[in-house]
Amino acid sequence: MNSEFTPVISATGLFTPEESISNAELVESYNAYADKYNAENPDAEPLTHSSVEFIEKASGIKSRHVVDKASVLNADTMAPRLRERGNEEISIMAEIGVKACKAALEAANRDIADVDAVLCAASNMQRAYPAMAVEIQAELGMEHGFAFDMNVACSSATFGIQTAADYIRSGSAKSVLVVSPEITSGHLNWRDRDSHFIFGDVATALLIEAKDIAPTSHWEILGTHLKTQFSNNIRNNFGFLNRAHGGIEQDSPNTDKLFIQEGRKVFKEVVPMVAQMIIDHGEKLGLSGADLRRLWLHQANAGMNRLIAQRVLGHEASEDESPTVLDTYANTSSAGSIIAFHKHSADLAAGDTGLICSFGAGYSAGSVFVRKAA
Ligand code: CO8
Repeated sequence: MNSEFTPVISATGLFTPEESISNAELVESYNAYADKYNAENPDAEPLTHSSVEFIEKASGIKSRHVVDKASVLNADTMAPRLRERGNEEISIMAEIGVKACKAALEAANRDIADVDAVLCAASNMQRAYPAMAVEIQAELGMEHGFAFDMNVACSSATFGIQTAADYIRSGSAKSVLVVSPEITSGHLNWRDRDSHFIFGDVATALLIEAKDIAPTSHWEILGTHLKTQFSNNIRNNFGFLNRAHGGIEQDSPNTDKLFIQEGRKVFKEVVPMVAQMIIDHGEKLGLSGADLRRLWLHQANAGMNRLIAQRVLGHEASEDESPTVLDTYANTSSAGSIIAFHKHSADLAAGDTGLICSFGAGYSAGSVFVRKAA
């Protein structure tokens, strides 16, 4: 294909919140809440303690970064408490998104004047409007082009990559930022023992460009594939019509206006669906597991990644073949596979082929095969 219309990843950027919560700190806080709840509700079904051993064994997660550690751990709040910012101030999600974008622009040595579009691809939006993407566009000093928000839960970033790649393929843009600010701590029910350990906060950015303007060191996008299949097993019923339905029960221990899931069912259904999607997409591109130097998989559960990588590669993957970041980041929704790619791609050689893959709520899944150019 003409290099004018060939999409590549020119650079990535990452913003990691400074504060981090270990499993021990998290479990201590949850258990204090459970003890308090049990003492105050002697007639209710007692809440059972959480455990560090379970969390690590079931998920592979050891710690997670968050934007407000103190309020998440405080047994009386157990949620981030962020000052509501005025309309003249940048919103927190745009702020962390801008940090990731600036890191990506700097890595590519790209002037913002040469960027045509900003896609904010994330699983939760700061507000209904104006779009975070437009706020990020303004904060970056971009006086031209366009920006919009898109939400496909955990697969938002890979759906964003395909959208940006299609703009390059069609010639409607030459340079597109795909930014994923994920403050998942805001929609995680820290009082739910089954899921209180799952998520963390972060922001990532990808600069997707036409090969003819890309820096020498870049990753060619060989092919993108997206898939959705309706499932009730991961839900978040928070939305603007909650008010019309009669209230938002943010503080109830099992509210469905926060993240809820049937984790076992998700595990069982998503592993074969995603492994097959990768194999089928690879076949269409003439690629098999043996051709893949590295997999940058969605970071939700270490066991899921072990099984998917094994089916795709045909053997148990080493940490080098399928690197983990969820041990210190937990599940950061759409950002997970991008963090893995950002942190674990510089050592690969020109000609090496790899796969970025996301999967999650919807269900939704996306695969992006890439090859290092230089
Ligand atoms: N401590 C101790 N024990 C526990 C705990 C705990 N915290 N939680 C559960 N247990 C117990 C259970 O009570 C159960 O006990 P028993 O056997 O006596 O009934 C036992 O442990 C086993 O429980 P589970 O069957 O639930 O445990 P699993 O082994 O299945 O592990 C996992 C649970 C880790 C959740 C696992 O099922 C998993 O990871 N599944 C995949 C989940 C996944 O990939 N989800 C993706 C969703 S993310 C997404 O799409 C993004 C959406 C947007 C996010 C933004 C908002 C936050």
